[in-house]
Amino acid sequence: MRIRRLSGETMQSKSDLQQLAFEALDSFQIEVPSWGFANTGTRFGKFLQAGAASTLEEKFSDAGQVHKLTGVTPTLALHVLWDLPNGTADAGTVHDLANKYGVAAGSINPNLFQDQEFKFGSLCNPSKEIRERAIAHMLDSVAIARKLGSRDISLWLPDGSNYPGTQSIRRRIEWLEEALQKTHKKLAPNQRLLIEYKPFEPAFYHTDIADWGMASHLAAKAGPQARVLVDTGHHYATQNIEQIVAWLLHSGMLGGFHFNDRRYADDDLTLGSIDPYQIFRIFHEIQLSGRKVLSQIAFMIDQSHNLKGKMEAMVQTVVTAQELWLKAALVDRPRLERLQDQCELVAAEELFRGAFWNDVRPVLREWRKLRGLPEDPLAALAESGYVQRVSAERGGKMAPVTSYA
Ligand SMILES: [Mn+2]
Repeated sequence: MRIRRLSGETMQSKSDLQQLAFEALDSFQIEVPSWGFANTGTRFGKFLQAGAASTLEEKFSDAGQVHKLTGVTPTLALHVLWDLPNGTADAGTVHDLANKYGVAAGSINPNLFQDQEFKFGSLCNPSKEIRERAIAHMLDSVAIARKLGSRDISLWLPDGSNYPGTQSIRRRIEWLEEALQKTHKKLAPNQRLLIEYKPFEPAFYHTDIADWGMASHLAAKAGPQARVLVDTGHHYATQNIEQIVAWLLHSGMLGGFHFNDRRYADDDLTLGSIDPYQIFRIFHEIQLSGRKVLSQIAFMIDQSHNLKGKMEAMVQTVVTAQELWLKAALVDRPRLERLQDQCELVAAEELFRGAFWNDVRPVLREWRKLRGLPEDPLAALAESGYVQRVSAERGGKMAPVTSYA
């Protein structure tokens, strides 16, 4: 492997770099979402795929296949309403499917955005009765997670309002603080409550958790096991996400990520498809924090592809994430720090950019070979005939369409 260095610097030996690279790859895992395998659409229309998963078993099967090909997706995020309609009673089925397909249940995602009664809000609804039903759903989600041995309950709250003056922003903050405190009280000692934020959509005037500051405040109020979840698609177009990540790391509030890419809004595009350098910069901030912090950060994919093949898109996402993670791992951090201290701006930037431009794909292939994995997971997926097989099996059924933020 060749690492670009400015002249005059000592090159690290090839074997040192390879060891560094393999350690970085061994430390990286990412969770796939059950909804990423199901049919989804836009608010204008749905284009169904014959191979899309409609049952929980099909979602586990797809996730198992992605894990088999990549070796780094051992868990599947589950959505309470879609995947566990009977609540804790479904835990036995999930256990069986996890064993059958070699993928464990991952984060548990409450659903507060589909029920008709949540039209004017769930945890922030002006009706106490509706707020209590929303809280009950949160507590059910904690119970499900506990039964499945899942560490994280991952909340995305759709609440907000569309017009100025139509809701009390401050009373809703109080209701939200209360609801999250009640949820936090039910967490087992090893469980966490992850709080996601989003500046707009589905509400277009104000959303009740609009940014990382609000999410961070709510997490601190909820209790010591609450953290912030950063969805890379949930920011305004010019926001510096790696700076937000740096602040959350600094304050010990970073709980995890929903990775995807975007061009305009919350587009749910493939990670790194529009701005791979941004993901590299985020990964760099995380790697500056060391191994101990890494175990406390949940890497999850939150994408639903309605044009690309779902399996292909998921494998492509995982592979891209690995490539960018590895590039960030190969930043010579001690040297970068020296250059930063000396205000050697161009040299620092070139070192940073140089790591991004490394072609790490040959190292990844070597790592996969050593780990008994296919060297090219996307090619292996095509060769396996998996998509054709499940498309033929599932094509007759009209899978239900879901949407997710
Ligand atoms: Mn998300």
